[in-house]
Amino acid sequence: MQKDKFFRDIENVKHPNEELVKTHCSYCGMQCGMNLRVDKSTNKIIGVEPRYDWPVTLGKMCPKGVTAYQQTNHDDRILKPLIRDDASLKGTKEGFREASWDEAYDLIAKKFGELQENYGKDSLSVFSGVSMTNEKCYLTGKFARVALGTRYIDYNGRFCMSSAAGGFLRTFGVDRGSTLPWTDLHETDCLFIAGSNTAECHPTSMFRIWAVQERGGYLIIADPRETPIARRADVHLDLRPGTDLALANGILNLLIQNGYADESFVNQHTNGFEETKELVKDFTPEYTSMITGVAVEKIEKAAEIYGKAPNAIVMFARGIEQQQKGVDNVSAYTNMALVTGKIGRPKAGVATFTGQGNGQGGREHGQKSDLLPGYRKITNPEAVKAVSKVWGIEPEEMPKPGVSAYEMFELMDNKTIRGLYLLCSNPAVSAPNLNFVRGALKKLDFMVCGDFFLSESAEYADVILPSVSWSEDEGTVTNLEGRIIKINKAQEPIGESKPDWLMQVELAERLGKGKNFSHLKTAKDVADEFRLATKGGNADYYGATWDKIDEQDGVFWPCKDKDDKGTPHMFLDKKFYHPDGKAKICALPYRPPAEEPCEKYPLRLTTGRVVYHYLSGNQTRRIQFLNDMCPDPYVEVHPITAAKYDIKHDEFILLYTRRGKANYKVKITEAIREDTVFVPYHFGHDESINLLTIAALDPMSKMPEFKACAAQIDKLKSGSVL
Ligand SMILES: Nc1nc2c(c(=O)[nH]1)N[C@H]1C(S)=C(S)[C@@H](COP(=O)(O)OP(=O)(O)OC[C@H]3O[C@@H](n4cnc5c(=O)[nH]c(N)nc54)[C@H](O)[C@@H]3O)O[C@H]1N2
Ligand SMILES: Nc1nc2c(c(=O)[nH]1)N[C@H]1C(S)=C(S)[C@@H](COP(=O)(O)OP(=O)(O)OC[C@H]3O[C@@H](n4cnc5c(=O)[nH]c(N)nc54)[C@H](O)[C@@H]3O)O[C@H]1N2
Ligand code: SF4
Ligand SMILES: [Mo]
Repeated sequence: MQKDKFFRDIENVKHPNEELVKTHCSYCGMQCGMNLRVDKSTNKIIGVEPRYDWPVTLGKMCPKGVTAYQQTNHDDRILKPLIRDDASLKGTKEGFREASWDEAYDLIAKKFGELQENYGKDSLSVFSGVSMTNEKCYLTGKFARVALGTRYIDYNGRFCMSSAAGGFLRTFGVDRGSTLPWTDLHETDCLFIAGSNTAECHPTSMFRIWAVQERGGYLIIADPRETPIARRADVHLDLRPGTDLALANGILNLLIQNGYADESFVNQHTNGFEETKELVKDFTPEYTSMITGVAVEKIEKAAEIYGKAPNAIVMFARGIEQQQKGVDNVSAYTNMALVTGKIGRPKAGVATFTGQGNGQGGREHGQKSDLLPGYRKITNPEAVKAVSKVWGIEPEEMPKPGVSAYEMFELMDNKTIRGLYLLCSNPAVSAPNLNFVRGALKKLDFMVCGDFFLSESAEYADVILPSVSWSEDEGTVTNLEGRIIKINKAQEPIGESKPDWLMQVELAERLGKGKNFSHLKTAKDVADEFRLATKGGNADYYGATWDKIDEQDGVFWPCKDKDDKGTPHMFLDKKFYHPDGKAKICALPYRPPAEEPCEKYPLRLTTGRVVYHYLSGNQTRRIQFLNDMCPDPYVEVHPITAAKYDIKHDEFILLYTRRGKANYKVKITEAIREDTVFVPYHFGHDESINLLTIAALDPMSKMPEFKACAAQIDKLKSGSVL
């Protein structure tokens, strides 16, 4: 693809007082290439410029990326450990005092020790996130199992990538979010994208997506809303939220009926075809249309375009995954690629838009309740043996599997879990059914929170540990392609903040586990141990050294040893990771969302993102430009629905579900279905839409159904805002 001239000129501008540090954005899975500009006289970060030579994003960045550097020296940074002595102030910002690291560590070691003595090892828990490097994610898993010795660790990827992971594991036997590199996208003939607001959430993919249409290829979008990408689609499948399984089955049926199945591929490389063919027969275009609300002609056109395309890529994101049948949705859309044989070669395949910066790597190396590094099951004795050896423990000492993220809050509520070490996540905004979750956090006997900005969740903590931002440490992350890349340090940590891995090493020493941690003196030491711990797993990073990452513009896993260059394309040999080498085509009966609209709650509520904010908003709400662009949440309502409720644009209304209520400003737009309303979830306290969402969990992935529940609107009498 043509390099962008504008960015080439920028690259040539040299400022004599500046050093440029090559790195990647702190936010989403695109991991756009950037240079941080460092003032040599102060050694402080003063700005950013895009890296046009980064092959994935070629100099493109979004509004969050160009302002990300403003986090580093932000006035709100926490500079010293904070302790709260008065537990009655929990749930507020009040009552914290500054403390030394020694005092904070001593208090944590004492309180954690007491809880474990009184209530057992498993009375403690760790809840983490994947805005951290692979090395930090890895060490967090080891810290939970070795330093705390608890089974209860899980992470925010349960709310993000776990359904994609479950679907891929079932279908392919391996979970790498993309079967091919992003540099293939613009060369395919058809992109079928379901439940992704790509232009706002992975904006720097868009130049490749538009290029498909510019080359005469096709774009099919399945989304209840007319998002920016849906507006220019060749077919917009504007389905009711929560009905993807019917849509995918309906399209698969047409692909089979109209002769687009690749019989030789199906016979040689898959299982499950006949059963699936039988099941989807019922999903005639008319029946599919009845369930999904999508016009018959659109369903037919989508199947024809995908079927005829020589190469096609099926892509999806949280729109289909954050459902109580998210895993089934992933497998059902993946069926399209397997039945037509459009996989296992360049320019054809399946990809999910991985969400967080390290959403891929962070789910592979032991932060999930049942996984050990290298994507190995904690229930597999061989894996336990291998990892125990690296960790310096006996296999019998390895804790058993724990429970998923939301289920940990249930255990906090019933006092099975009494202590929490939360880091890199803000569940008091981002978890579903928040009245319950916030209540559970309040019940904890002792809570520690690692963050660099005081989050809504930190308000429940007894001790806050100041971590560094991404620009003050080094390590690797794995982007949405499965490409391991390097984050570089541009500035020394400000104040007394420390990288999370260092806090864990120092805390482990206080907890009497120095022998398993004290040898880790630098991020590189953690990296070397981490690579070794993944050796032999499906997600084998052993050969992905920092030098190789630099030389090759990243390394795609698996990468087994020194001479292995990595694996940009998966399944080129048509070998899938199940023991018989075949992929699984899945027969999946339709089931409706956990909560269907009814007389009292006649609307469907769906939730998601806007381009200006990131996740719980704890980072982006502090960046002035982003906050100016989107200062408040709102509810999108169709004009016909607005007329029915007699509500006007910009008017405050009450939105409520069986679980909670909140006031939102109305944004009237024809871009949403009449039966659906949408609210972005980046806002805290009374503005959190998660006060209303439902914690119906997918049985396999334990993903909550953020994307569909039943809701109602009340017009407010003047002056009656909550
Ligand atoms: N600006 C921005 N970018 C981000 C993030 C951010 O917070 N802000 N977060 C990052 C992370 S962690 C993630 S996980 C990704 C998320 O990226 P996306 O999944 O693209 O974002 P969402 O807005 O959650 O949802 C995507 C779309 O799903 C649609 N949708 C809702 N219900 C359904 C349904 O039932 N079926 C279908 N087919 N579609 C449905 C919504 O209308 C929405 O347009 O973005 C990443 N990038
Ligand atoms: N209603 C609704 N809810 C959702 C979703 C939705 O679509 N709808 N999407 C879900 C999804 S996909 C996701 S990914 C989750 C995300 O939800 P969260 O896990 O809450 O994500 P963040 O807001 O990124 O929280 C990260 C926190 O850690 C801090 N942080 C960042 N980097 C570091 C670090 O290196 N170390 C430490 N110690 N702290 C750090 C940040 O300041 C921030 O406070 O939300 C989920 N919740
Ligand atoms: S697209 Fe994602 S990685 Fe790129 S600049 Fe924006 S937030 Fe950062
Ligand atoms: Mo996410």
